[in-house]
Amino acid sequence: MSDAVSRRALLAAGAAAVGSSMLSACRGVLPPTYGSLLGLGDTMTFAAHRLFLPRRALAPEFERRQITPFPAINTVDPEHETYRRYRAGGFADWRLPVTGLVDRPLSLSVADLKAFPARTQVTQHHCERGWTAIAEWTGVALSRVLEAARMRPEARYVVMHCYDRLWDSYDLIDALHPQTLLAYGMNGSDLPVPHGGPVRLRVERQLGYKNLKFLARLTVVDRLDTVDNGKGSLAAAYGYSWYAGI
Ligand SMILES: Nc1nc2c(c(=O)[nH]1)N[C@H]1C(S)=C(S)[C@@H](COP(=O)(O)O)O[C@H]1N2
Ligand SMILES: [Mo]
Repeated sequence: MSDAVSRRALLAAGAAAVGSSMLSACRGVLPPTYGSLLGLGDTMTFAAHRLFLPRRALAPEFERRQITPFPAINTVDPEHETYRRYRAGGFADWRLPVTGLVDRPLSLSVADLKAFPARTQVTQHHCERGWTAIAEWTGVALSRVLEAARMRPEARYVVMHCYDRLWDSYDLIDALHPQTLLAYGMNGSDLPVPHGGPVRLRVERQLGYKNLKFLARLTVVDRLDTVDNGKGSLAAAYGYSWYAGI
């Protein structure tokens, strides 16, 4: 029995050592929630994904015939005055400012985004509330836009704000991932307003709530603790993980 106890103690010590060495190996890539116990799950998932998953591993893609009904949830039509005005004009005046740690700040219309090489992908959305749905998304890879803006070497995160006041942020592994899109098309049509038109984010390796709709502006930063609530997103202030990797 004492053998079993000491074996258990040894296993526990081993697990703790693996845990702490994993965490120390991850210093510098910790998510902004790392400082609290509540952020522990977030930290472990983030660390494990960043350490063990290939950076450019693709989320599964599907056939067009597998497209399913896609419920538009939460905000379906932001009340923001500027957004309303853009919407009334068919989004001809909508612009997406790209600023912060870039040498060439941009202000992009939908037509400007469509002038970049396009990518189309059929992917499965995973809402944190349990439902999933498959849709076809067309847009420009965020990496192309960041390249056009000449992102500076000190850049570490991209912060995005929406017209319904939701905001979030992404590290460069997700921002530069080939399936991370500024999407202006869905299932072969312009992106419908309830789904975030004119332009939403697709970040295929994270849960639903990280896929921001109604994009208003993008800012490149080197740290998140000085941005707004310091937690990297509005959702994080309500207890959601900043990193929602799947
Ligand atoms: N701006 C904004 N983006 C958002 C949301 C929102 O309420 N506002 N909801 C999120 C959640 S929780 C999900 S599951 C998806 C839903 O996308 P859909 O409305 O196109 O189905 O959008 C995400 N992006
Ligand atoms: Mo969601």
